[in-house]
Amino acid sequence: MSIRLAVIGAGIMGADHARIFAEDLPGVTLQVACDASADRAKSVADRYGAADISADPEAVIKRADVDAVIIASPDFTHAPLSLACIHASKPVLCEKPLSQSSSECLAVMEAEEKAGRRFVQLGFMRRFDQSYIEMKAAVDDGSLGKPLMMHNFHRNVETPSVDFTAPMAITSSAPHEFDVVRFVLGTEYTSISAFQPVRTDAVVAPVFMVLETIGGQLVTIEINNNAAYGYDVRGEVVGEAGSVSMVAPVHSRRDLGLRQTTDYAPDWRPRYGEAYRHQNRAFLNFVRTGEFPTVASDAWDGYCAAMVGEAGVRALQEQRKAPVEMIKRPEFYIRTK
Ligand code: ISE
Repeated sequence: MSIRLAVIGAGIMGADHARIFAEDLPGVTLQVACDASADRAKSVADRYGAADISADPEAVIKRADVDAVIIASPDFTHAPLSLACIHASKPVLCEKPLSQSSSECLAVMEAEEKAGRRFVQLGFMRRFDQSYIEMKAAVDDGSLGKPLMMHNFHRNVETPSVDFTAPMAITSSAPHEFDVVRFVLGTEYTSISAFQPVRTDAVVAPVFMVLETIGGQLVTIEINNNAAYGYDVRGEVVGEAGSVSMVAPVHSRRDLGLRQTTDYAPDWRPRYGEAYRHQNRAFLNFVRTGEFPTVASDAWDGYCAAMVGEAGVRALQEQRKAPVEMIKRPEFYIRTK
């Protein structure tokens, strides 16, 4: 039986999820495209074959002809709509972040615990990216020796809107790194510091963070939302015996006029195309079997990212190292596989 999906939010990511399900993954019917803008919803519905459009996400989630939900609406809607999915007993692939507020994440966790199962798969797609998978394997098999540091660069061409602020670099962009570093190193953070250089213009300057982990490792994260030249993500794990660096996929190189050049994509979709496909395939399997995907992020991971983000904003605003004080991982969220 085909899985009947609703996509809530028909912006960049909603449209991309609809495309991936329609073009790359068999066994799915796009049932509804939902967006506050009827034009945007209609454009996604027309392009990817959704039977219906709507502007009412809560009603869409309750529909009997919808088996599972993709949430790609604005960040502040993620937690309330995830809660609505849990109450309707519908598995949901929710774009990151689950929330920028740790207490909202806790409310989602409580609802899942009460329901007795997980419904929310979080869209931290980098866990499905081959570079991070290989870094994690090198950490897990012990070949690097003790991992000492992980360096991360995350650069966008420009901010998505002019009112994007430095705290948003921490609560909206950096959660990718907060999450994937926990995944690769298999640890939690104890503190975060955050710094900013001064730009000559009015756009938001890079935010540079240094985090410490329980095992005494150092993690550096540069978020540069106005890097201008291209979408560029880099990473390196440095261990006592060696290091593993990410090599971003490049499909061709030009040698011309005494120069060697390769291209950057303008945004993250080409860089993480494979990861999104793997993530969305894992979600379909979750919907079919009820088995939560082994590597995917869940509501607990969303809570952890939000807690680090809150501490990061405090560290930046108060210009001092902030402790990351998380609750103990509830039994319910301890994974056996
Ligand atoms: C953007 O907000 C995202 O969500 C993407 O996943 C990320 O890769 C990109 O750099 C962010 O700006």
